[in-house]
Amino acid sequence: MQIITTHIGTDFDALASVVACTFLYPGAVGVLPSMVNPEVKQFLAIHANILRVKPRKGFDLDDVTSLIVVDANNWKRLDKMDSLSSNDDIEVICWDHHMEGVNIASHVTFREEVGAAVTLLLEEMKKRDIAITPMHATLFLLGIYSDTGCLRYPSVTSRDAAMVSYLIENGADLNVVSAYLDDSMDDAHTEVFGKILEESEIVSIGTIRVGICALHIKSGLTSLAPLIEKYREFKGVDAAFGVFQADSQKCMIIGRGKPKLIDIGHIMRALGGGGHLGAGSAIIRKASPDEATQQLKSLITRGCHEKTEIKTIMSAPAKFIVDADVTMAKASYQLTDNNISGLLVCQEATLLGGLSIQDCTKAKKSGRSDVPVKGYATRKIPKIAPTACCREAISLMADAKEGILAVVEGDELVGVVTQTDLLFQVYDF
Ligand SMILES: [Mn+2]
Repeated sequence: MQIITTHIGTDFDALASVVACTFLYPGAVGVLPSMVNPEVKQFLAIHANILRVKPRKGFDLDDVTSLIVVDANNWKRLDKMDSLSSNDDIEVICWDHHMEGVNIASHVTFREEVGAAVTLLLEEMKKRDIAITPMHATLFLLGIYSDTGCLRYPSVTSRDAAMVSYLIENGADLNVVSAYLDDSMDDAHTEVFGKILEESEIVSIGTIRVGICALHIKSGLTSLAPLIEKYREFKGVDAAFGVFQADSQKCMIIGRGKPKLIDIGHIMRALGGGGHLGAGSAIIRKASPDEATQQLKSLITRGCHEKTEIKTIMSAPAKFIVDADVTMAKASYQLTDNNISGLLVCQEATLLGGLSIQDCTKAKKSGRSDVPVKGYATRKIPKIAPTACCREAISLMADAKEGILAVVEGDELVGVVTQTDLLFQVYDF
């Protein structure tokens, strides 16, 4: 017998992926973990019978010869499948979008970095021309939307968006989708959100701002991740972490952040959990919220990966330097020839200041194009150290009318940073 399963704490992407697999592998049975997310539970309350899925509880694994794992890559994330992991005769097939933390050795693997796992399965269904009912299209759309924040998360690829379009074409019901993705808060969550706002602290690690809160919560309260995401947006911090303790001796840690600044998944894996660049969670056993918070903080400090130092991206100063005795007219040619907006004025090796294209225009208008540039050089050229990071450079650049920063080590000019240098850091060209 062939079965399909997914991770515990089953979300819509996981459920949608299991159901999509029942189309791709006729005869295979979906086996759902006992612990599914509350929204998924609500969905299953009226849809379970028309989906080819069974609960893990009471399901006998004895006849299983082939296992398809979707939206998961680690045995620990599955619901009691250990007996299969140690059996070499069982064929294992994986469909997943988690690139890190793999410990399931599969015979056939479809693992690609897309926003939702179900996107991979939908592409295959589309290729094979498998018909989709509007009800199934609705579930698949819930899968993509819930894993991508309705196509807002940076993990989204154009492939996810193409499948959204395909599902809408196939009759996905957007009203039903909205009803299940409704993120309004009930009283219990409103109370926790209030506490998060009140009790959180914002720490600066380098130039990165991180919000952290440690809270005791009522046991049984789930769906805390959206609160952390809301808190992050609300406070405008780069990353947010919640450390929640219910009754027992364990802490649930949830993190959300901007993927270019902090690798949340990396931090959570170090804590024994999992996740992506921008989102993840972990459970720390035998720790008080304070201990867990300390552990988390030291990992965040190491995990902030804005390591790009100015010296690795700066330009050599040559074409941006003008000698103090050169005339304004000549400096103006140098600017237009190189298509740049500013120059560093130097007297031999000493940096005197900066000269902008506006200075040249001013000189020309007042008939002073033949005066030396030192008469126009502004002393306040912004300077930055070679070991500084790009974010510091970006904030300095906002006030640099020359459009360049002088990179100095002590008194020595070692390079310049242009707006283009910084653009390349902000975008992944
Ligand atoms: Mn997923």
